[in-house]
Amino acid sequence: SMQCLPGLVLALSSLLGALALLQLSLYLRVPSRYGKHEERLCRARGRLPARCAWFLQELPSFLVPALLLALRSPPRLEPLGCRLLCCLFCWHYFYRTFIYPFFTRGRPFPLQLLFFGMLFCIYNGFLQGYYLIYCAEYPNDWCTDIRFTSGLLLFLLGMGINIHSDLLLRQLRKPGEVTYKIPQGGLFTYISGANYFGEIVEWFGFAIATWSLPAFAFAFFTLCCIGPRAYHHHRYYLKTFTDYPKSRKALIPFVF
Ligand code: NDX
Repeated sequence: SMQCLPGLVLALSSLLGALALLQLSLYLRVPSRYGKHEERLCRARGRLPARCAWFLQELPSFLVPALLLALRSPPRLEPLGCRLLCCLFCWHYFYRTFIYPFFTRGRPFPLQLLFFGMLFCIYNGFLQGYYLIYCAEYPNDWCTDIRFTSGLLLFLLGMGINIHSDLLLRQLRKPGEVTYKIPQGGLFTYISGANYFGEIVEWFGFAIATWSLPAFAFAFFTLCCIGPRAYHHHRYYLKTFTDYPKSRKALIPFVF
């Protein structure tokens, strides 16, 4: 049966960090080509309805750790921290897989990116799940440790902001519409990338709560993946809407 291989965790986490840097170098100047940044040039590529695409893409991030958790024999009952943290991860991806796609009004998603997105979700789902279920060691009172409690708080706060902002974006369109409008309300009052800000806070919270290399690597990946995207969204809005609120920042309220 499976056991913890610390070398594997180190290798997979380092590769995730390297992928994050690759993303940063690829997407700092030009945005990844989906949603509002997909240009007419790319129209010939195959695409899948947003609903199917997001469901398929995010499913492995829920399924892989959930299966690892369910199938481990003997089941890992101690300490509570490991199971709780694994459940937090699955909880986010339950939302992203089974709830978010069914309400999205997004444009069809490019197949090629869907393929890489799925690979990424398998990879990361395995790394986070495997680490928490086979490797992580926490003292029995981890649930009252300041790292766990403050990290959990940040995770919940970030998730709340992310879900609320996803909802505000969705409400900008009637069903079947694919036009872009100026997002209003919630944290969109201060930043263009409110949903991304929430997601970044969420995964840094998760990293602090788990206090682990794989989770910090994933938080860093998230920052490098959607941080630049928030900046490109911001530029797109400034270019498209002459009445775009002047005081609004890209990703960090009042700062950047
Ligand atoms: N999926 C994470 N890299 C990604 C998909 C793309 O969950 O090859 C990473 C994720 C993947 C990426 C994933 C991994 C890296 C990939 C990349 C593609 C290339 C890249 C594979 C897996 C790659 C290397 C080289 C390393 C291999 O029509 P529309 O779709 O634009 O409509 C939008 C709508 N909307 C508006 N409607 C009206 N008016 C407006 N002004 C509007 N603005 C937006 O709202 C959408 O329906 C919806 C949201 O749009 P948007 O653009 O704000 O968010 P989106 O980027 O689609 O993300 C949706 C949610 C969001 O909450 C975000 O936080 C979360 O997913 N997310 C997204 C990406 C990654 C991620 C989280 C993470 O890293 N944790």
